[in-house]
Amino acid sequence: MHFNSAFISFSFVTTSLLCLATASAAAAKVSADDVKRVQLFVRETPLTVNGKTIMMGSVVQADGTQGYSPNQADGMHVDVTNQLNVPTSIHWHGLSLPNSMDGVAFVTQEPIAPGKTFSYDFPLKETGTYWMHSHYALQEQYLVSAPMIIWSDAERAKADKQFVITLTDFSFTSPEAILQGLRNAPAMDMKTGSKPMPGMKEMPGMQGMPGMQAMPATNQPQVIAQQWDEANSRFVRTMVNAPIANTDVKYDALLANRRTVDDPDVMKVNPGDTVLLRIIAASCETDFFVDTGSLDAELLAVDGQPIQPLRGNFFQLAIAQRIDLRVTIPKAISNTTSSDGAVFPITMQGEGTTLTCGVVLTTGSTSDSAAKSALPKTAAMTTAALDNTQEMRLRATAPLATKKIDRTLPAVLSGTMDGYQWFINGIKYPTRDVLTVKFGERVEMVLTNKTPMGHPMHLHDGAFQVIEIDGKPISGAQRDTIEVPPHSIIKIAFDADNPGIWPFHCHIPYHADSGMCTMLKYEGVETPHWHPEEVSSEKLGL
Ligand SMILES: [Cu+2]
Repeated sequence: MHFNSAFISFSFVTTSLLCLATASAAAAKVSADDVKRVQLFVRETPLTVNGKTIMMGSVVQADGTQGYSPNQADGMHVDVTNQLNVPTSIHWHGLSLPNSMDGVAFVTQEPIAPGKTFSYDFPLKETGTYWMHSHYALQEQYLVSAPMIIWSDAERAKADKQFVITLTDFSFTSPEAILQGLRNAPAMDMKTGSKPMPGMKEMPGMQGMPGMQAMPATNQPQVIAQQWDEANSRFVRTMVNAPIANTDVKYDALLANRRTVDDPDVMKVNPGDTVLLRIIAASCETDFFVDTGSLDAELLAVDGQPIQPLRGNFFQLAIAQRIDLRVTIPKAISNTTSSDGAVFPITMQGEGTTLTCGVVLTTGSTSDSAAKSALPKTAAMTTAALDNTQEMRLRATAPLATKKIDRTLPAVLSGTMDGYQWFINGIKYPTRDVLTVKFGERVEMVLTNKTPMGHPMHLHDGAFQVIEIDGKPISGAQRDTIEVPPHSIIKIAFDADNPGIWPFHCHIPYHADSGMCTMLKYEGVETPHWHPEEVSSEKLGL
């Protein structure tokens, strides 16, 4: 057994000695024979998109199952073997765990070399919809990511049937070439990725684009957006005259469970079933609008954390976030497409594009081809940017206890298309000039987006609570990734109760690897694995 070499070698200094002792005790416990160990392999797997088959990354068990979904009570005991010919590391997105188990290359561990195995052992505090992904270079875009549902009796009882839907974005262009292209296009139009946009280079912080904002609404294109239908208390799809969302990578396809819109997953259900859809945005540069069509859905959880349920058929899902949607299949079905059954397409449209992907729920003996043809292959129009419509209405079922704020940390998000550089508080990672907290503090972070692009900001080590959106205080969702829409200001809060060096970054890898990343470092904590300079693009060959 080689499970805890990293555990032991990780050393806190001064204030964290107690924590180290606890970690060692926990490590000793997991050596018991009754521990269920699982082997996970990071390897290339064939993927067929638009008729072409290429090799992409994956995280699979020995039998080819994507990812791993443990019982909470069993804890996490996995040996990750790297079968790629490049280094990797695997991060357990959204989980609160010992810092040495966080899976971040050059921060909490050394990369896993080709052919080597790294063992991750930690108790599971959470249940629900999580995921795992590489935290090395741009490997998420190679699809080195997979679902991780953490089961308990309560999670199993949420519906008659449950399905996981993992969303990714796909390009035949390599991630390295995409990033090079972004860096070499100094005045790139953020909408098309190609047209020059005069004045962009003269706008450090990208606070500009005044032309877009000054344009009268009537001259703006009609785009899809989400709306709260006050009369019926539900989220719905709407059309508005608004700017098309800014995205800077144009993809060849969007995938749901690694399948294109032409060949979607077909999921069998029965009339009257409750069905829980656990939807994971494992995409790199694509936020989603999720359309449940004729099925009314209850939004039960975001990022694995329960919220006070909200209804609707149109939801927002930013990069790296998850939503749990529960739908009920009607008992008497009227929309039959054949004499035997009914089809219910669940459609995901990418933000700022007409590309879609999805799955189809079917009853009876509907043929797979009939079911597949029910999914719209493309959207009629593109979309606005994700906004705060949904986030503003989310309420945690278990908010943070009331406590005074001990420390306020600013996180100003800015960037420039000149060389494609992105910043937090004007600083570009790699740096050792990071955010610091003290153990025991209640911390508030103020996320200010100075750019015309949304940034899905992820803080490692479990959930934080959203406490204010654009000046309006709320007892918002507990979550691990918050979309900060263009020019928005969002406050989050958490208790600093788990010493370590925890990444805080935009979950768009092209932004994080171009500087929009920092660390939340507990005072007095060091790890021998934190080598910020090793993350530079040159060293990683990007
Ligand atoms: Cu970003």
